[in-house]
Amino acid sequence: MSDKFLWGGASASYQCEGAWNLDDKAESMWDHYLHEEGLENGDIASDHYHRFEEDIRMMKEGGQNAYRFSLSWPRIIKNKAGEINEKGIAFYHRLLDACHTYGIEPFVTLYHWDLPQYWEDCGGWQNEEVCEAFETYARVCFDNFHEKVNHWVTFNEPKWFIASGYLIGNYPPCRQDPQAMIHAAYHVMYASALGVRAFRQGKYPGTIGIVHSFTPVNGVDDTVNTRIAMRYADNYCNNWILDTAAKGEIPVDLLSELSKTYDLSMIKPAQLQIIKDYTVDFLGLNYYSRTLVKPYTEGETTFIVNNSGKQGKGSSKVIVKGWFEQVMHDPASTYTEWDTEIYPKGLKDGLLEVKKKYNLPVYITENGIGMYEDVTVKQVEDDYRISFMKDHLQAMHEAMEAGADVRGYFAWSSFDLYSWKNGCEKRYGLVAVDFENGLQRKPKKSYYWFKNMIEQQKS
Ligand code: BGP
Repeated sequence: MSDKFLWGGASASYQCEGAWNLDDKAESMWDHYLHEEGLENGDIASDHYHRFEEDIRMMKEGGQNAYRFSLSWPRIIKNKAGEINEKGIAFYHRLLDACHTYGIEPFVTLYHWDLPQYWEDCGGWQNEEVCEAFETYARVCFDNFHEKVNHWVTFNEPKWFIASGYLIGNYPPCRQDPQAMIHAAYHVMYASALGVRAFRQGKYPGTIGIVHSFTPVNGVDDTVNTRIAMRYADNYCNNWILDTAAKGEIPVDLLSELSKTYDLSMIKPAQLQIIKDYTVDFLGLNYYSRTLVKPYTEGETTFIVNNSGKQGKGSSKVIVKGWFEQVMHDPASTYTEWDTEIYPKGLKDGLLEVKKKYNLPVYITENGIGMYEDVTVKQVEDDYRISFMKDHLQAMHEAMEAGADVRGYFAWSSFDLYSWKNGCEKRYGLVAVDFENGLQRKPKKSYYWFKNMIEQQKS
């Protein structure tokens, strides 16, 4: 394993920073939505805003050499006019300086879902103006932080936040409107290309990529109908992000299928040229599970996800009418309380598929397991997390031996944080955060296991 291989954990601004209205930060769409609905929110979260130094020191002490985190757009840009918040810039300088002090390589995402509410009020990702605003914001970040950052990411998981926001309706802006989803999805991919263009035009050092919620598609059998369903599912789950960002091409069969039902007039030739010209240097893959599909049989398009944390109770269901149905339960597999299948083999298969299709360097930018945990004990004995990571790292190593160009692995998450609609109960961290008792940090058993594992890779 090369010395340059990045080993670390990941977080996201809204999920960990807290300080939601401090130091002139503007409101994000998540602040707005969760406050309006009176739901558990990230107002304080892990209070990383005040405790980042301790968190980064613990990464160093845990043998890690990298940290993936995101910048908060509403902390950096105050309003639609693009006024820069110098206090926000200063905060990220402090955070980046702490990374460098402790020898931790920062891996920086520009957008991890916290759109400024002032842009959501103007139509959010439905509005082409937001793409240009993203480009401006990206340039502000490159200009201010280029001396301290070598790895940039435009967007975290377009598929997940767009499908959740515009189809499933469980994330802001809580729509269930396929036409709006298509519109927003296209704009995000265009905005990503604009971010890459700003990066190339400014000749900033380092590399830039995109992070995808990667879910390799498997079929229940090898019949023609299942293979057709798999292609539909792959277009829905993966190809519209990966093909577009890596090859500069939106899948043609996806576009022709969508054009039968939906208005695609927002797609403009000049924008397609920008998408074609400004592809990414690397792919970040967040791997949690695969997608198992069968041919569509009946029923309306349905998306139900389990945010309940009670296995089977959320009765997760995904049907895309005329395209495919997702098989939610494979008796041969085990599942978490949130109905996520544990399937390490998908990581190996997926890495090899990505190698074949895109031939770009890859980072595993998230991988982990969400569990209920009692963090009042002396040490959380999270053997299930250790075994989850072990199996996935084994899959990663096997893929690398077979030729996959993997350059880093980030556990989700560095420390416990706010898990969107699942609240703080669903914990992923290598370090426990006691949200009820002064936000005290305590390494879990997995933190020490991860440290030893990294050590062994070096020898
Ligand atoms: C990814 C996101 C993260 C994180 C993780 C776990 O989709 O990039 O932000 O939350 O998944 O998901 P959840 O917190 O919903 O369990």
